[in-house]
Amino acid sequence: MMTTYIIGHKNPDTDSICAAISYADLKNTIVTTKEFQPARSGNINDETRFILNKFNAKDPILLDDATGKKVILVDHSEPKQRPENIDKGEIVEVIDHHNINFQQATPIIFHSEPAGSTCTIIAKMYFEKNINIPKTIAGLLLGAIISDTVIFKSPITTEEDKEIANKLKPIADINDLNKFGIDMFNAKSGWNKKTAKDIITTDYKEYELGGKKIGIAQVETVDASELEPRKQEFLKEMKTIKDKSKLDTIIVLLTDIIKEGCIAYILSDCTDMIEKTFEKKIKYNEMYLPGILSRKKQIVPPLEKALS
Ligand SMILES: [Mn+2]
Repeated sequence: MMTTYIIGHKNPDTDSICAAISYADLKNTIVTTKEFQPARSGNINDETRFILNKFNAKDPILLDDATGKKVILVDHSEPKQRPENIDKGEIVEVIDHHNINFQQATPIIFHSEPAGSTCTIIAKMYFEKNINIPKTIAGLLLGAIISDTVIFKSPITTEEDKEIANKLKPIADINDLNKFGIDMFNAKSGWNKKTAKDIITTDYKEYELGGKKIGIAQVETVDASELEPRKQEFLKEMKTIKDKSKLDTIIVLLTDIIKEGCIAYILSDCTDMIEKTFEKKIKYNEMYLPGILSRKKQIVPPLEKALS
């Protein structure tokens, strides 16, 4: 039996890692041949490490070359975020909650829902199919929902995310979701011990929007002002990435989950378009965006609209 790898996006976040592990568990429960292997396209970040340790889960294996492999994509479909050499492998299924950027000559299962996290969709499958959720898996699913929805504060949050999270709570043996969330985000803080490059690349995604190449990093903090003294270091690193990846624009979002807004550092060849899109002036490569917590819902769609 040929192994099918289940894998999230490059620079994996908690949702990508937990979706890969839990969907492999679900598939291996349904399909008795147990041919499904959770995988990852990069290093595990501190927040995800906290979740994996808390619920005693094993790391997905590192898959850095998809040549000749059968693959299920979770938590992305965007070509730039897929594993290396996926064009020499085969995508057999997609489960995602992002923008759809997908084209393939053969039909596949493509499961897209506007949920707050991929793990919401996967948890729903367990409940719909009446399959027992092991405690470890319930913990991973819950962690990913709380992470992607920023403890339900992000505008991507749906009623279903909250319902599913409440059903997972007793199975994962978690009493207080808010405390669980803050502990998780605190595990990720300590940014100041890291280099600007490490901070930017922790949650960095590239997009092709209307023919423009745009890189956007999201840095979630419990206090964004902590990183502000390091602005020049960020801009220097952003310039390096922009040149190397031949980007039209690079944006680093320092998201403050307590103040519920973000400081955006911007290097762009199309500043007019950016200023028009967010109705703000860029001053010294910076703008403040109050109320913005979601790259997916509040940054990418307006840029895509402006560039189409
Ligand atoms: Mn996600």
